[in-house]
Amino acid sequence: MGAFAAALLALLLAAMAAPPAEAAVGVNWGTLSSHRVPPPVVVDLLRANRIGKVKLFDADPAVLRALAGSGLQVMVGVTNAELAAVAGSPAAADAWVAQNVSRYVGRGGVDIRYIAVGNEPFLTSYQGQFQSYVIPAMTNIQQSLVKANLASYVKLVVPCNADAYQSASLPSQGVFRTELTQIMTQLAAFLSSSGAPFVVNIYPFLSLYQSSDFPQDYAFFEGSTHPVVDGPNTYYNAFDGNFDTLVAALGKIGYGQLPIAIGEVGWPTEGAPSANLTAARAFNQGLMNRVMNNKGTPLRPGVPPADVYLFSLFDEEQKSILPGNFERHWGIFSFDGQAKYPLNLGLGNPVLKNAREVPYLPSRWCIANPAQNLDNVANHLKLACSMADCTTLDYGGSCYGIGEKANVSYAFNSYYQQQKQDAKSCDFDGNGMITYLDPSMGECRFLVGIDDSKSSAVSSCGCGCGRCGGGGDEECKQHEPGHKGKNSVPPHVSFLFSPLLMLQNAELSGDLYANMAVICGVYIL
Ligand SMILES: *[C@@H]1O[C@H](CO)[C@@H](O)[C@H](O)[C@H]1NC(C)=O
Ligand SMILES: *[C@@H]1O[C@H](CO)[C@@H](O)[C@H](O)[C@H]1NC(C)=O
Ligand SMILES: CC(=O)N[C@H]1CO[C@H](CO)[C@@H](O)[C@@H]1O
Repeated sequence: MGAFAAALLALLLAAMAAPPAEAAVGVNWGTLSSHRVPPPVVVDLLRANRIGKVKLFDADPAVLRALAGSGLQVMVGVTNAELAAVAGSPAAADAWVAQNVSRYVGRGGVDIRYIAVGNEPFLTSYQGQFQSYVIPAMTNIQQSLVKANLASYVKLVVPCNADAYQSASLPSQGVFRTELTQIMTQLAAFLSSSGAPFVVNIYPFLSLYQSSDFPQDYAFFEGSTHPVVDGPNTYYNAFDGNFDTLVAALGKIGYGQLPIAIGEVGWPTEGAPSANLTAARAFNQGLMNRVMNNKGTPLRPGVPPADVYLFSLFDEEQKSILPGNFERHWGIFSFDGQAKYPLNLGLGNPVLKNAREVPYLPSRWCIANPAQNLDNVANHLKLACSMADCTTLDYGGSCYGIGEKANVSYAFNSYYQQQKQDAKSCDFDGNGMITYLDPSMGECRFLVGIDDSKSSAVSSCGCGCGRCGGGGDEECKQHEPGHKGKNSVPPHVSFLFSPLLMLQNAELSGDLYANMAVICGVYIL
């Protein structure tokens, strides 16, 4: 064998012995929304963006049916509320696995790879109420998987909040909360023996939000004027610091080599001073670049996280705002699957692709009746905002500062759309009025809801949205002109198009009428 061939062989062997570690990017798909994009449309969106992994918080049959045959790898979840039952009874665990896993897997079925046993069950604010169920629930479900012949394929994990260990000031001092030491040791042993990663949720945004002296640039990935020096290691971003705090904590219970996956990580786009599009884009793109370069962290050089699931796929306007208004605005896509900002996930598309064929309700809105004064709307406003989402009206929201009357219109419309445009829901004792003219202004988008009675339908391009024409044109032009007329907009409606926009769109396909029709879902004559 020549020296060259020998060197080549040595290289090959080395490559085989140590396959280069690579992180895979996935997303969290939550469904706490009254405007749910139909699951088949979501699956198309995931595939168009080449996202190969998805993490669910439950095992919703409609979602799982849509994922069948998609090739996506799926994590389903035992909810915290289900933990006690599953922990207390092997039969309950068998039933859970039969109903939520076994019946979906197999040829042409759903590629379920993980079951999350609880969601952040050790969260400090739960005051230990789920803690004792976790290991027994895992044990029972593992037995059920063995019986179902799925144990070698489907692995159990427990997504943990970083508050399980977060108290340390230096990463090397990382240690699990004292009351969790025993459970974490059992959990790590379990994961280690089954070859599953420790799953942790990391949120530099929350560190910044909760602490006024948290150095802002340390939350991002562009280097920091306040690096954390920890012995021989220097940390320039909170993500790495947090990750290595976990590595250190695992090391102290004897599992310093356990693979780690990131169950949730992301940045919201509104609802707090540091939540905005620029910051969200900077964080998520920085994270993707960080992960894609496979450099790892000081304690795990060259070993990136096993998987990274972005939080979140969509904005979810039914989430609790107890933590803050930002809670409803974590999506890389708006509620209806439109990209909020350019993001390269490193999966082949330079930017995110929008959802297509979203079945919007007709292009109409509910606003405050201009003929009425606003003397008697306070209670209506309160009711509307208690049911639907008005967080965008607050300071730090995209509709902040639109004025009193517009505030009322916004609230009325949110409620009206949530009620699926039921005419009665726009009454408000005569203070409401239905309009066919998009009341959106600037960044403030008056939404049009989604018709989730259909599984998919024609699209008006989401353009109630004031979004098309401002960067969404690329997607708009992909919609077929043949769809016009499906949205029941009366023929007398006209719309002010910017001449420039018309010109741009006419150029795109040469069919001015069709493009005007799809630009904003309102049809001329
Ligand atoms: C967006 O958030 C970042 C991060 O906190 C902040 O530095 C920036 O000023 C914010 N931008 C705007 C326009 O509010
Ligand atoms: C609009 O509503 C928001 C949120 O309730 C409030 O902060 C703001 O002051 C309102 N604006 C006017 C002009 O009433
Ligand atoms: C978490 C989850 O979705 N669990 C489901 C398992 O299956 C049963 C029966 O279909 C549902 O009732 C549970 O909600």
